[in-house]
This record gives sequence, C-alpha cells and structure tokens, in this order.
Amino acid sequence: MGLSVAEKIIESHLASGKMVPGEEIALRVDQTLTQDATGTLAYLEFESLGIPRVRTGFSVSYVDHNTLQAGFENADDHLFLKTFAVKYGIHFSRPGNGICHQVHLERFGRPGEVLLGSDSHTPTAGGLGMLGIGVGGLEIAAALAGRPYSLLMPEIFHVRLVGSLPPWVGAKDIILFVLKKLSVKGGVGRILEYGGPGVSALSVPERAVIANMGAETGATSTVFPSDEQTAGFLGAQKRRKDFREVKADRDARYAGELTVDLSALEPLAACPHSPDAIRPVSELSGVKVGQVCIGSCTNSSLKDLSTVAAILKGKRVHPDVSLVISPGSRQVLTMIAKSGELADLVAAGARILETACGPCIGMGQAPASGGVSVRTYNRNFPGRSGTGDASVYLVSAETAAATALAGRLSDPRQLGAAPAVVPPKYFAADDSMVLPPAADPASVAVIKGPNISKIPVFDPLPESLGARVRLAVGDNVSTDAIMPAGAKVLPLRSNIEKISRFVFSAADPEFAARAVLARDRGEWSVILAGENYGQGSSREHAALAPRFLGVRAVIARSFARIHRSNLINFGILPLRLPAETGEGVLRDGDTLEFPHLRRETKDSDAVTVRDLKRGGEVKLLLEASRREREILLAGGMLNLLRPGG
Ligand code: MIC
Ligand code: SF4
Repeated sequence: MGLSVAEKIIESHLASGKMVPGEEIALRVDQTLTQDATGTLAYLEFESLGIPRVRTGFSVSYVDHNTLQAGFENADDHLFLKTFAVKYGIHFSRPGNGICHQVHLERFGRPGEVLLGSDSHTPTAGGLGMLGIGVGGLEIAAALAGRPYSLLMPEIFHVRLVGSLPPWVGAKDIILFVLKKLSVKGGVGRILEYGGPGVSALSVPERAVIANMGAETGATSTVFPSDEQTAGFLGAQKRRKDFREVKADRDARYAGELTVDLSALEPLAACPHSPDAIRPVSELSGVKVGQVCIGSCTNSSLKDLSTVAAILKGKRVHPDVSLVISPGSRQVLTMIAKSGELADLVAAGARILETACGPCIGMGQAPASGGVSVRTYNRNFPGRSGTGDASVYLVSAETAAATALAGRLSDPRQLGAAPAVVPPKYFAADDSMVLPPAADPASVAVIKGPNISKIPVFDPLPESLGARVRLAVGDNVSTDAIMPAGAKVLPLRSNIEKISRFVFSAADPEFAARAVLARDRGEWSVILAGENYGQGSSREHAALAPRFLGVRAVIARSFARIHRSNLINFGILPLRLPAETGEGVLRDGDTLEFPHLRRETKDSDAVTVRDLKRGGEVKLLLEASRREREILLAGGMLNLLRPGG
C-alpha cells in the first residue's frame, strides 16, 4: 500500500511502535527549536539532567517573544539563553533576527526531517515538507538528551486543493476556510496533509501560512509535499543542497478528506473571539476599525509585506487607524528596505515594529478600550491582545491592507486590479545573527540573572487524594486563559513562583491566592472544564504553574493535545468525564476524594472519585499509555529523567 507524505517521514524516523492511528510511537528528532518565552524553562530542565552537550543534529534557540525589555528580566533571560546555547551546543538566533518559525523556514528547515519545537506553531515548517511538531519544553529537554519523541500515531487527513485562487484571495483565506470546516478541535489526533492539483501553484511561504494556522484546528501537524516549489524556494535561499523530494504515493490512503475548491474562495475573517468563527469579509464591511496589525509567524513573509507595500503605495492609512507592521525576519526587513517598499509603507503612515512576535502575544500595541483590531495573526482569544474588551479579527495581508486604508473591515477585491508580486531570484541570506556553538564550551559561563529561579520539585502521586474543585470553566479554554502572556506576565516566564500568581487571573483574580492557601493546608485543587481544555499555546507554564499552586487533576470532557501532554509531564492527571455523565454531577466547590488514585493510575482506564459532601461516585476516564502512567506515578517527567530518577 502506498504512503502519504506524513507516513513517509514518520516511517523513516520510527524508533519504536507501529504506524497504526492511536498507538504510541516514538520518533527520532533531527532538529529542535525553542523561543525565549518557553526556552528558559526547557533549558533549565535540560540543565537539571546533568548532560554536558546536546545530542541532537541541529538545535536553535530563538529570541523573538520577550523583546520589550521593560525591566531587567527579559535582558537577563536573553543572556542566559545565549550563554546556555553556545555552551551546550545549540545555535543562538539573536533578538532582531526574527520570529522563530519564519527564520526557521527561510534558513534551517529541511524537507523529510522531523523538527520538535517548544511553540505550538512549529508545524509552519510543514510548508517545506518537514514534519514540525509543537511540544512543551520538557519534551525538548528530553530530545536534547537524545531521546526519541513519543506521541500517539495521528490519523492522516487529506486536504485536497483543486482549482486556483482568484485575485485578492490569499493562503490565509484557505486556512480560514479549513478552520470553518474543521473547527478549533477538528484537527485533534490528526496530521493535515495537503495535496491535489491546487497545491503546485502555492509557493513555500504561502504553504507555510496554511501549515502555521493548522495549529488552530488542534492538529498534531500539517505537511505539504516537497516538490518543484520547495526546490525553487531552497535554491533562492541559497541552500538547494537541503532539497529532497517527498511526495505522496499515488495509492496513498487517508483517514478522511476535505476538498477545497480554491476558485470558489473569497476573503474571509475569523471573528471575535475564536479562530474558527469564520465569516466572509464582504459581510463585515460595517465594522469600524481602530487598529490594523500586520506580521506574526503567520503572515510576515516577504510576499506578504511586498503585497501590502504595493497596496499602500502612494496612499494614506485612514486617520482613525493605527497601522503597525512587524516584518517576520531580518531577511524580510533587509529586502523591503533595499527595494524601497519599506519607504512606501512608512510614507503611507505605517508604524514599523521590530522583527518579533510583538502584539501577537500582547507585547505592546494593546488596542484601545472596546477597540476593534484587525490582524494578520493566528489567534484572537479573549484578552490575548492585552485589552480585555477588545475585538480582534484575523484576516489575510490583503484584507488587512485594504482595511487600513478604509478605516473599516474592507474586502480587498474593491481595490481594482490585484498587485503582481514576483518572488525574488535570491533572498538576502545572512546568518550572521545566528551564533554557532562555542568551540571551547568550558570557557563559557552560563549567566543567570536574579529572576531565573529553579524548577520546583514535585512529589510522586499519593495512594489516595483529597481535593476540592477550585474552579469550573467552560469549553475551549485556551492556555492564554489559564496562564496569560503579555507585557506584564511574560517577563516572569523563568520564575514559577511569581508567574503562578497570574494563573486564571482573568476568570478569577483570587484563584491563585486561594489555591496556595489550600495547598499550604495540605488540600489539593481540581479544575473542572468542558471540551478542548488547553487549546492554543504550547506553554508548559499553563501546567507547571497550576501544579505549583497545588492542582493535581483537571477533569474535562476533552483535552487539547499539547496541553494534555504538558499536564502529564508535570504530574497533573488529565481525567475525562464520560459522555454519559450529565452536567452538574461534579460542581465548583465540591469536596472530592480519589480513594485508589495510585493503584488506578497504574493500570486502570477508570479513576474513582467520590463527592464527600453530596455523596455519589463517578468513574473518570484515564486514557494514558504505559509511559504516561509512569510519568504520572513519578509526579512528573523530570523525576524520571533526572539522574537517579
Ligand atoms: C503563542 O502564540 O501563544 C506563543 C506565545 O507563541 C506560544 C508559546 C508561548 O506561550 O510561549 C505557543 O504558541 O506555543
Ligand atoms: Fe510569536 Fe504569535 Fe507566532 Fe506565537 S503565534 S510564535 S506569539 S508570532
């Protein structure tokens, strides 16, 4: 039987297991990437393993999230990351070099290989025919230690593209359409593999837009074939030698299929507050807009910015709109500077930001109170922009530019003939902002500022547990809601005690204080949730900080993939409430007992919980592999990985 692109990559990296959907497999990892907001923890975790040098083929530590440096914390983190990287054998991409996913696509990704990244948008590399998987920092630490990465074999789901994109309709509109069809949980347990006759016309940066935002469907990854487009892109990046063709066999079989007729697509927008709340832009033209943001790892390539520059050239941004643009990489910024497009953007009234994540993660440019912000980004969860009551719409670069001119959400098709943007023969390839590992590691001292604290050590799972439901939340709770980011909280990423004070702060400002008081009395906490708990970011802080506060279990209807693994890795039980158990059987404030917790975690699919006040017993589902059960019993992965663990 023929194989798909994803299966070919998986088969050639299989360290253990069988390629049967749902079975646990382990993959050899070729490359890793981290960014600063998750990287400090990943490297502190790796450090605690006592291994002198990383064992991966190629690893990069990027700095792109925390570049505001409003206090000493971020600069200290950067210094730690730099000294750590060069000492332990990791490349260091300096702040200013660009957003990890954009730079990795341009400079380091390789078709047919496996990339593990401590950021949920690592699948961006799928635009090159690479299998990129977003994971928590602990998984990176384990990969750096030379361990294969374990996951459940996903189903391979085919997204078949037919026809060709009409003028003014971009790659972003394709993925917004897919999100409309699949929803924010439709990709869970799947790899989305793109194929069909419509693929060949899409350039690598366009494919990367689609692969990037596949993360919003909950998919494990997204892959495109590696073909003539890939060869052309790598050639233009002056690294044709990295090209390898990876195509699906003609008789490849898929677990499911969605056909998208590109010719029938129109400009789309994800409306507040979810990436799957999709509507045609043409129906939203009444919406007045105060801010337009162009950039992020989704739409900040040279193609995107050249398109925006062509649209804005000789025109002025609407007087009620603040237009901010962050180029995705130093390469992109250099090229638009040389071509004069940067001058066109500035002349039109754009505010140019650093090549970094910036407003996408709430690092500056929070919208006005009750404001409407239109962004080319990938997430519009409530509060993520830094303004609790702002409304954020996600659109293509074309729609964003048209909107910046009109002052209201605007269908770019009204602008007349679409600009023709020709890809460059060669990109301005320059890796001088990427520091290689030190030739003499012993001469490098790792520098840790005062905000960089030790990773807390947690106890193993007890025989039985008394706990209270400390918070009840609804469906699709994102990691932004559990552990907010933004300019105030991000600088605390290297200090678990300090950052834990912000856990669930938007839903319940008193949550952390109550949980700590209870923890210190010896009473554990449980979170009660609905479907798709923990969607979004890979930040393991959303598991580690609650665990620090005394959360020992989350009871939900279902979990997002990366967050579920993060919970297990920090010793928090992800327990599912069976479908037949009605609402209200467990409630906020309930006093619970797990009488056989350790025994059941060891080898049972059901975990018993009793409600001590109202009476009654529920069997919760624990669907975990043997490896995951061992981690839970040990009280977290670090207890197993540490020397003597
Ligand atoms: C995000 O987009 O939410 C982030 C910030 O890039 C995160 C990582 C983080 O929280 O540091 C992600 O997507 O994994
Ligand atoms: Fe950065 Fe935003 Fe991309 Fe996350 S989604 S990596 S914050 S640009």
